[in-house]
Amino acid sequence: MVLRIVAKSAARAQPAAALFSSSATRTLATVSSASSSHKVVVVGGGAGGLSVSHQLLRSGKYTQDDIAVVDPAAFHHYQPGWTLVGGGLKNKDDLKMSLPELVDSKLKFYNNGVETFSPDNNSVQLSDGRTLNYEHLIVSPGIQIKYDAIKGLPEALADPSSAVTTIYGYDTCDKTFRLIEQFKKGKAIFTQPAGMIKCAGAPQKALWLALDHWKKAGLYNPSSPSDIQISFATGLPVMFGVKKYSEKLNQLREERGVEGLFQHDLVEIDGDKAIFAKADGSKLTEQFGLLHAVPKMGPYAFVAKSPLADAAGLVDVDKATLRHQKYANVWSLGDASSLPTSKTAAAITAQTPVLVANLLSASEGKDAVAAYDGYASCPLTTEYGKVLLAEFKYDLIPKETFGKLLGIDQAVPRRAFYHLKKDFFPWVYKNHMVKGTWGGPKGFLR
Ligand code: UQ1
Repeated sequence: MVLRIVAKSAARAQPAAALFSSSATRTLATVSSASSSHKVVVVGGGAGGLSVSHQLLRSGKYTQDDIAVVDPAAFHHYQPGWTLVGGGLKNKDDLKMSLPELVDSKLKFYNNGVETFSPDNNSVQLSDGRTLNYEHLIVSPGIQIKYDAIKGLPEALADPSSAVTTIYGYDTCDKTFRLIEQFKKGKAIFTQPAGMIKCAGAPQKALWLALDHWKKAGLYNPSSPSDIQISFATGLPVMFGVKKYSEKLNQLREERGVEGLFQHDLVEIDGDKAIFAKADGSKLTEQFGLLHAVPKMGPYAFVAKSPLADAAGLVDVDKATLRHQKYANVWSLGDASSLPTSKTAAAITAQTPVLVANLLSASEGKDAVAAYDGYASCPLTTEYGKVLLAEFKYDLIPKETFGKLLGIDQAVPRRAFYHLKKDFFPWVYKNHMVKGTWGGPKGFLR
């Protein structure tokens, strides 16, 4: 996401589909050979990078320019809100923030990309040729959307007259609701890829809101033949990774008459045909009237090809301490990390205080003092006005904040959770989380 913003200006003279191609991600800039040193260099100005930079700053242990933040993007987006844009509940521009304005003036902001990591020299090379030396490095650039990993997807998304969309990008999240509103008849297919993605619940949030929209418009009735048919085609064998929520969601799917195509991985779009690879190696071709396609995602090349990456291309950190397995002064959180949990903003609320505590302790020559339990959450819109609040930790074990507090079952979709998702989380994110004063389920931080 972050790098694609750069791609947009670099790709101005190219065909529209190039905007959705992960190959057009770099821009040429003036090359410099200058070098600067910082106590902490943070790569990424997304949810992870901003939370961790500001929490470190608020520790009181750092002064002006001790901490540097590196990110080439002009804008920071509240991505969890794009599911709401897809359902017609939010305006995408209300979720868009100027990145330089979000960075505290006590932090040194480099509005550049990273070219290479040289952890053996404690340095990072930027895309403009500058070198940053560090005592500690935090790597949190997120993962990239690989639009071109599904044949025909970049062209279909860029075509305003096509019936193909996705909530996973700023450019198309609002096309999703336009298509939902226009759709009156035919087969609507919602896909979810096999492999790593951000927020594994989001593909079906798009499905449930669309279904409810058509139901309210009198176009869809689960218990009688309708002009609209709905399919959920997922590369996974289940609706959701955590068994408790998966069972509830599968029950909803059956009650609502949604066809489940499990272990069906979208590989190609050809006109109004979607082609899926099945688990047995065969292919299935389905005709659609509307296709909500979730692209494949993966690490950025500058991370994957670096000495910091594991076999999957993610930053290889200890799952409890968030410290690199090989380089003791390197840390990671968020989507780019190897932490074996869901890639969500909620997960970052729990990862950040652990990383901060352990880095501060390491700076004093001491051992790790905090451990991350894998907490992640997915507030899953199941209809307008209702959210199922999935919360879990490592090994896909539920860890419910309100279940414990109020004795309620969070697998039951509720109106209170809907207001958390639609109103509270966007507010607390913008006013507290990116400023380092929100601890997720732990509440406000001082
Ligand atoms: C959260 O803190 C948060 O951050 C703003 C979210 O937004 C993306 C969330 O979705 C969730 C679930 C949390 C966790 C906080 C509570 C109170 C459960």
